[in-house]
Amino acid sequence: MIGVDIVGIADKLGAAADTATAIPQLAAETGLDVDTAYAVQAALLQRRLNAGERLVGLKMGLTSRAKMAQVGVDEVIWGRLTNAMRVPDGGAVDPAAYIHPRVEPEVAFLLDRLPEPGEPVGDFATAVRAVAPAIELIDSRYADFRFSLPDVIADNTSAAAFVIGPWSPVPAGLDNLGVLLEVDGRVAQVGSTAAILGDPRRALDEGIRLAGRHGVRLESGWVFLAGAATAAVPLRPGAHVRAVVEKLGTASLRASS
Ligand code: OOG
Ligand code: MG
Repeated sequence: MIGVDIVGIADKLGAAADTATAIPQLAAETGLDVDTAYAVQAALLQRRLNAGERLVGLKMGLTSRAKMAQVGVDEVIWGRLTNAMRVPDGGAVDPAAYIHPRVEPEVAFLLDRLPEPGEPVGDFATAVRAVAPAIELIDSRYADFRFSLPDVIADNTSAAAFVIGPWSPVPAGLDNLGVLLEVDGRVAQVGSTAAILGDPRRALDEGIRLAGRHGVRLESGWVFLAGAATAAVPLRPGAHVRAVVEKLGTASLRASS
């Protein structure tokens, strides 16, 4: 789109993340459309690469009705993950480093041999080496966690941090596993992997297709987050968070107080 200051917008979003300070929504004012928003997202990644971070994977967003309803946007989106966003399983994050952090239960894939761009994933167990329970910490850089579709895409789909639990070999079925999000030992959200596009394996097809439209090819060794199965919950100081996925186990995270 002519006349949109892609790098300028990326700098505003990057500074909002760096300083944990919310900014007003910007898509309506700057005339951002979806394609330009992905260009802003690429510029945000470049900012991180310039700071020495590495691209380690891709995340899907709004692959479940629960998430779409929570944020009022009903299109599947994708964003980029870097090594600096990864928190070890059981590790701690400082909630004060974020604006209004929320956590959500996810299923992660460790990518292996992917099809050529434009080709569907034939054999899932060839494309994916292992699967794991995961937690995503999302933090919209926009005030009140409110945004339009181009806003959230430009903001790297609210990506902030993620935890991957133990990897397991790909099980026979992934389409109807129970999912729990626990905070301080209490169940905060209940769901099923069926909420993720009917089957989280479909999220990989969507990721390959949607990222491919913007010239991004998924790579062997990347982490892939299929999207939350339930709505996200606010991360409070001192909270202990666990995501439990049936057959896959648990990922956990602590918030310092
Ligand atoms: C957008 C990111 C959505 C998911 O798993 O659906 C997402 C947001 O909710 O702020 O990561
Ligand atoms: Mg997510």
